Amino acid sequence: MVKRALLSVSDKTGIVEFARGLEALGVKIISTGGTAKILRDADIEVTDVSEVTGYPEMMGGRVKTLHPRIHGGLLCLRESKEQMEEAAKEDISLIDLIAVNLYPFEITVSRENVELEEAIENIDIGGPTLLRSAAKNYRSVTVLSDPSDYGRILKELRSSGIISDKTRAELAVKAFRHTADYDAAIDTYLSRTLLGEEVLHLKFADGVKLRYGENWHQKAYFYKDSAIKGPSLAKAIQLHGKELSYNNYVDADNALQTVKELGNASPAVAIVKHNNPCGLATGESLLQALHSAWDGDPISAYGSIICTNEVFDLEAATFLNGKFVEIILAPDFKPDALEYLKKKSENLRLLKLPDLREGFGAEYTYKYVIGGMLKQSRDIGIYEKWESVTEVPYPENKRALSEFCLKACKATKSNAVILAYEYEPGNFMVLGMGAGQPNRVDSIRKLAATKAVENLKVIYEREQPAVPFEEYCQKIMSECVMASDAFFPFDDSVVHAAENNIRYIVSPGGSIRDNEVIATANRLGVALVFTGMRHFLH
Ligand code: 93A
Repeated sequence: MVKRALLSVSDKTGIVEFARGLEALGVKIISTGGTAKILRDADIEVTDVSEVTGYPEMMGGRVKTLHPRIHGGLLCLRESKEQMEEAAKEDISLIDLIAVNLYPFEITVSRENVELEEAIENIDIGGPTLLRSAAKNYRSVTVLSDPSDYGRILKELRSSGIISDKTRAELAVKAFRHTADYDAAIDTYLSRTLLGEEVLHLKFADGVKLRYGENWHQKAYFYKDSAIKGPSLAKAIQLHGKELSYNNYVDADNALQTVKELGNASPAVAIVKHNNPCGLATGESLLQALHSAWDGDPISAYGSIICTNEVFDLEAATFLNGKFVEIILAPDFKPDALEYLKKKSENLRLLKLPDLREGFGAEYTYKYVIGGMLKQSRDIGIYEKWESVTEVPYPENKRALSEFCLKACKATKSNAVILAYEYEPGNFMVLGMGAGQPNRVDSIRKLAATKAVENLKVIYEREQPAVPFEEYCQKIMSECVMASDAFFPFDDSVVHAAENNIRYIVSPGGSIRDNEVIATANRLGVALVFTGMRHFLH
């Protein structure tokens, strides 16, 4: 039974409606100054906390609810005869429900040039104490720390006359989490301001246990970052298939980040394996983008993760007939496509991410190393300058392809080298990628160029153009752009590129041997552009 409630809120959203609902259920309301005032203005009967405690709110409002008549009323164990007698003897009336939200500390300190004094005044002491007292005694007391819970509580009270054990437990955990986050924000600010020290508190919750980690013998969990704005795996809705594995999360995140690089202007598809996009393309239609991304590495695409910025349609679904993929991540699925894909495999995970086309909200990325956490701002942008450095000027009509190529390069593990091709005007595909090599030359010679030739062979055999393969291959390679995620330390990369008939190269530049690299490009008739922006990814 809820007989008596204490309402003390800084964010007054919904409080009048909530109080009115409680009043209609016969609940007596006690409240602090500002909250009491708006309730009275709405003709709701309220008892002031100061009347309950017998003390005025004092110390400029710093001491309002910190009193045994309040905390005794919350903490008293109802099942303890002694404590109930003690309460009666001290004239302490029980409080069965509280709605409290705290002084807006985080908002205050997020403002530029906030004074320390103002920040300190926004450290709520009484509010967290109320939340913690009520949450500790959750078996008897309902604790609301978030206005979005008012509605469900009124509904529960109206329908059953009580708040269930499950709801009270849930709300108590929520309240403790809230005060923990609140204290973390205070620690972060005061450590920086008073001591000049950086501390890091990360808020991750709603953890789910995964079947295993990267390998079967490893334990694993996924914790959500629910505060993140924009698209994220935390918000993905699973429509079908087996639960996601640890590796699925890693790869789906890479696929999502890669597709986001390409924007929403045209349908784009990323195909990811082992945390690298092995296929990436744009197209006139989703089918065309998917087909071209698949052509970027049909062997690696087996067991891959596909992400697109387009609603997944039946045409694209049908293309996947006979092809094994682990996950499809899309803003949505057309009903016939969904039906088709569900029949395709019981295990295929279909993830809908409605805000996939929205901007990313994540500002920082984190990486745990044994003994510490690395934090860095996200790698945003593709180049700082566009400086053609060779005698053969870098043609402007290769700019869009080069940008696509750089975006693919950004999403690929270092040392990354990408060969990209404009397969029809305005539509691009990765033709060969070299990823994760400890030296750049191998990424070009042994991987990107070799894979491009292999992929072209498959396309050639399918399309059977009326020219010999060698000629077909040389022509396409001569139209490709090659992007490198970091500068060339020696000129050998340019030599190997030219050996493969590559004529256009994008690199950040900045090596002490840039002059040698440029001279070699000039000698070999290669056009080279320096971007000034490195994109290592590890
Ligand atoms: O200044 S406090 O730390 N001291 C208190 O005793 C106290 N009791 C409640 N802040 C206190 N509160 C907070 O006052 C609540 O957490 C809430 O944020 C705010 C509501 O004040 P009012 O009803 O006057 O607007």
